[in-house]
Amino acid sequence: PKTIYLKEYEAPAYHILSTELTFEIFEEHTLVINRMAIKRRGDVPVPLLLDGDDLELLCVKVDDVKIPTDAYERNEETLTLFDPGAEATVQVVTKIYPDKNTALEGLYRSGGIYCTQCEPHGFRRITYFIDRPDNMSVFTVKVIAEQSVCPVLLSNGNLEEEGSFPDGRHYALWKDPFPKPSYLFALVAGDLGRISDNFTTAEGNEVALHIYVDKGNEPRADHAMRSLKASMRWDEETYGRSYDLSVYNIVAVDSFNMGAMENKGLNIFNSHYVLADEETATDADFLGIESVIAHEYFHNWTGNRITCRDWFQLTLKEGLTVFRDQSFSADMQSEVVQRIRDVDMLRERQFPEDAGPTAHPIKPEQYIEINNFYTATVYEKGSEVIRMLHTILGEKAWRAAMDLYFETFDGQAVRTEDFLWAMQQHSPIDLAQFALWYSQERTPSLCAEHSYDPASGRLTLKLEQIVPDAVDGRKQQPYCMPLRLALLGHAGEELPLQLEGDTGAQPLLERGILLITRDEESFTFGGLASEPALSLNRHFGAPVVMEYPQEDVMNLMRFDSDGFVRYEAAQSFARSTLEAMMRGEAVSPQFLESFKHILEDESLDLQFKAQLLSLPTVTMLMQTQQTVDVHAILEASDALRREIAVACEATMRHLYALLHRPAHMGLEAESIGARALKNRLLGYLMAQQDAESIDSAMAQYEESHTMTDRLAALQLLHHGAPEAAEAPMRDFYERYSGDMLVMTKYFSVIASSPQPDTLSRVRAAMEDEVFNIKVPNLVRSLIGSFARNPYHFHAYDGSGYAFVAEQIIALDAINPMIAAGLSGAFKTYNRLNAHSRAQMRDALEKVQAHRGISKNVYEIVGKILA
Ligand code: B3K
Ligand code: ZN
Repeated sequence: PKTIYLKEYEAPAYHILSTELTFEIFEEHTLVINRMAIKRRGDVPVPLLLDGDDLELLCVKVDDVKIPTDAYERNEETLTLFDPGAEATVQVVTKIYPDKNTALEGLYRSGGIYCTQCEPHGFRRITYFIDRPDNMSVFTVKVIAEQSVCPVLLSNGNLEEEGSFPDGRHYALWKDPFPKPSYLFALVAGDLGRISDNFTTAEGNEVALHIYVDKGNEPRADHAMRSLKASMRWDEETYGRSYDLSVYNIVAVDSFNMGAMENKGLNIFNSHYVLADEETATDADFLGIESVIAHEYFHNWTGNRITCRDWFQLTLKEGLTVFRDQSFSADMQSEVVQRIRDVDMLRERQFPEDAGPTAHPIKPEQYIEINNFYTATVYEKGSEVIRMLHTILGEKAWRAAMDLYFETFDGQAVRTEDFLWAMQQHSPIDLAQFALWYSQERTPSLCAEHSYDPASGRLTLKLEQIVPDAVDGRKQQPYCMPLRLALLGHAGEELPLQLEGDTGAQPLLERGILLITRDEESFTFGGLASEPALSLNRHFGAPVVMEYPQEDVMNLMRFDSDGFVRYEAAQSFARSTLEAMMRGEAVSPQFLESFKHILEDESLDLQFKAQLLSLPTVTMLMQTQQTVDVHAILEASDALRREIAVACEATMRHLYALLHRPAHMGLEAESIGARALKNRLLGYLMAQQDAESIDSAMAQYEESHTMTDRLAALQLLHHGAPEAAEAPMRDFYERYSGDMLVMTKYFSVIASSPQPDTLSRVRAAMEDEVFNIKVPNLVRSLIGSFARNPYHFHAYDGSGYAFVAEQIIALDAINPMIAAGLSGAFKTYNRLNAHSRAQMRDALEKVQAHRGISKNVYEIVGKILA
């Protein structure tokens, strides 16, 4: 497979000004008639290169005349017309087979519904085209199909015309007035139900809103609709950006490779991110819907109106849009709770990626398969980089810079440099060094040390920035980053920051922010009557690993006015406690005491309290180990959970009973918080595996009215008391086996269990009639959850690795994107002990040696084994 480089970018020789597509949908195949008005950029005749993948070509015409076969050439990936002229109409007709398309890219069928996924290279599986984002074209789309099979016919933009033919077929004609790249093209045809609403924009334009779902599921789309309207309002209020077409359609399908897709005016969603009611969806599902609906909506400006010049610029739209959806969720929910969730996710998924063999900058410079770069780095770290810019500029200048970005680049396909140019116009600092965040990889650490001199009332803070080498061994430069901090007095009050001496320009100090630019920095603060506590990296303002002395953690955990730092202190105290336990030490009584202190604090928001009472995950703990010892981590974590339960049992039972009330229904923060905390407590209590806790879990399973409570009880029972869990597991299956989305939860419960028979249960579940390897949600819930199950993926006998490798091979023949996603489970390879490494290598070599392996899997496995 060939590597593509950013530095080799060249603008296309032709531009497709407008595109007229006709889709004739038949039961066995679909005909695509594609008329393109092309225009050459230069004066000299050059060939026109059109991308195509897996297409049957029926006809090529130039200006309505069939051209001889020696006027063009075709290979696996392209159709080349040697000299179509400076301006012409090129028509190609292709035949495609949506029912056979299991890769779910291009036009495919999901549960009878025809739908498309074109980003990044799906369009070329529909027709020949200049399938790259710098080719923006105006699309007109006619869809023709059997009325009884496909009463609903949708594409981008506005509906211009509909009509029917005497033979039972009908058509719809859609026109999208906004020029767009082919990756934003979409088509849907099928028999769907829908809910509708409307929205009046700030300018007074009426927008019809429709959400299409499988018939019968209409009532489950209400939350998605509410979220859509809230997003539309929020983008007007926060960024002054309104919607620009008269209709906004969302379609939910069951088979989808990722969460959703922002096609202009016609978003296509994984049904997981649309359908929800209390009976079948958890609180996390509801929040996920709110944020993904918002994310796709926000793309209309950051992604669609202003798009990417090439795929190396992906973070231009993704990092920025994630930042926008995170800000939206923070405004809808609680800011600190949301921040903790976002940081947890970054550290759980992006930090390991950045530390492993597939690490890459948020703006990669090369790829074999671009689909492998829709990563936590491009998205989540990309969002952190945007957040730092937001911090550096401050709210007002940020908005001015965003306005400038929108005004300057609307309707264009641009680069991250263009975005940074707009930021620079309103930035208080030169952003040249900051731009390194776009080109360097791996997570830097910031080590803090401080000393206090009581005689002079001064505190000196020394910071060392450690920037790891790149994957290929290249040295990397120190970053420019904002570090938000506070000095706290005895009661937790924030003391004034009086910086002394020559510490370089500190233009952000007024806002409590230090600008770090060198690998070593020293700051002296004066005017301190007594030794303050240091509260560092408040809000988690820079994506770094912060290392600081442990002496203040107990205080910070109790009274820091920055909620994130409180959480961080609690996590850090738990981590050092667990590390001590792994060295054979007993649980620190101070830790238990601090834990109790939080448990008993009645002033805390319940969701925040549930977060403060959580322990670091296995993935988090693995990050600080030199050579990973998963089993030691698991043993220590289980032991700490039991010790906490023993030490806090009475309080926990009391609080659990208070929170386990039917009054706590509904989706207000209070109820979500009550459920989160209650289930956190039940988790600790169940660690004892005693009859009383098992009874509570059984009762909760039976009495619950929400999926959140029912699923939490089921999981704790199945993982901790499998015999007692048998009846509820059967009950759950019987209730929900007809509901694919709920069954994904059932499969994850099975696949994430620590119980010894987990692998055989997973194999058995794969044989269940509900399981279907062609549906990505099911694969992720069963095989994906197993690959993330530290107990069994890393089984000593190597059976976990072998199983996952076997599934990668099987899946690769069906859906390479999903297979490549699963290969990511092996990223820890380099950091395991020799025994596990040898077993992983065996498994991965089998994958690598498999004939016909996709370039998706080839690229990932190759990097891991390199
Ligand atoms: N832009 C799409 C992701 C496309 C992934 C292609 N493998 C969804 C999103 O980020 O909003
Ligand atoms: Zn996105």
